Amino acid sequence: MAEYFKGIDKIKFEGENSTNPLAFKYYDPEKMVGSKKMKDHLRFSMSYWHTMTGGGVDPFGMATMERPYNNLDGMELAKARVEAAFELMVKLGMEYFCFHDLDISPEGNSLEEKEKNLDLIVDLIEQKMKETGIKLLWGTTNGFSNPRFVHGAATAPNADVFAFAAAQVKKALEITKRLGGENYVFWGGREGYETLLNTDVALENDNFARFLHMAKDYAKKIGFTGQFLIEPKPKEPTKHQYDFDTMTVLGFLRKYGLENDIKMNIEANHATLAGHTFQHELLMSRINGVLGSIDANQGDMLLGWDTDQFPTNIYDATMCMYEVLKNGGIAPGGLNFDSKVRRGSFEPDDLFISYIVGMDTFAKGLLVADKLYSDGVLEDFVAKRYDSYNSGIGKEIVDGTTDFEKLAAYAKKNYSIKNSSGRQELLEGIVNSYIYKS
Ligand code: XLS
Ligand code: NI
Ligand code: NI
Repeated sequence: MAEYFKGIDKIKFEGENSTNPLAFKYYDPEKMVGSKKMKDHLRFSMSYWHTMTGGGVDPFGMATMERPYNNLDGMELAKARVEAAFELMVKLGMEYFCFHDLDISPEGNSLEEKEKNLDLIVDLIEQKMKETGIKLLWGTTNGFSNPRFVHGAATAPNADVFAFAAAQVKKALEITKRLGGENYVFWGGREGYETLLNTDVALENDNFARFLHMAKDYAKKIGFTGQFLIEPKPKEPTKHQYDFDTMTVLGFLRKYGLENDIKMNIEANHATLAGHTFQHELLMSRINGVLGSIDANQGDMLLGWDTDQFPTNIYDATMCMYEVLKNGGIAPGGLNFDSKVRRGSFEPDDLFISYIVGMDTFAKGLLVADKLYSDGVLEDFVAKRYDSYNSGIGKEIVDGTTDFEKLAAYAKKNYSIKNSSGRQELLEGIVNSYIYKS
């Protein structure tokens, strides 16, 4: 079998003093962190779309990526990409991957042809999964690239589009089940609007919920037991995406009785587009019991769009892993690198270097977070800050044994109030010192 990434061997852990760009400095998969192996905390996954099919196009320029399969097309290209994808994952020691239906095979000229192409490539993927032990973290569909989805898929104004989207998701669910996928993701794609002047928002939202209910029913029918995820995003490609952020999605799910069936796939760059930090979105999901999986990338704070960069920010990675630890882990979800190399980083080894840097960033983040969490510095500070709710009037508030009249009488007797400093800078300094020394 052809080797696609020649000259790159299996990436090894060499430790933090290594200067080899093709070695891990922090990601030591078998190392125990607390009670679990590092790899089982992180559950790293490759994104098929950015990694295997992304060409580096931008609105001003065409593809730049030099790839060893660029000379192929059609089904030959699709097959070569599968081989190359598994070679890359094996070399990186990456145990999971994620894909959209359209990433893996050509669409063809009919739904029948599309499904036939998919089946052929899925045969190959299944064989590769058996050979390597690599697993499918999640499957999804592309309901946004083809012009038929110009006005959306499940929220399209045209019922024929809704039906087509349903056919796609039906097939993608079957494939995800066949490959033992642990999750199935709904990212909105073009589920949103450009202008309210032409949009029936109420019908579009009702239809979106109808679509999700049908997906859930079909999953049950075929025995797919994986976790369903929605990936919030506030904008892009539409001006307003309905799945704005965690709390918006939760409100939607609760309205339509889907809150026990669907969790969140939180993406770092989508959180920042919504005006939140990555940690905010993870925390909102965690405290509501819906933290399902993570798209581990990062945006550029100076740009207003989804740049999907490989994560290098140690502070964000640390606070992400802090939330994951507080959540008791991320399984059956994982950390999917929904990240693409920059357009200028077009050589094949840039792919490896980028994954290594991303994996190292999260491995180091895990080590810092584990220390920070087990030492309990932040936890102790926060517990003390809210101590007034553990006794007296505070406990009565929490227990629901007081009311406005009793509280007003209490307040009159306790007119002079003493507050304590929030000590933000102290705490930021503590987090920094854990990053420096862990
Ligand atoms: C796009 C999304 C997409 C999903 C999968 O912004 O992040 O890549 O993860 O459809
Ligand atoms: Ni994104
Ligand atoms: Ni994503």
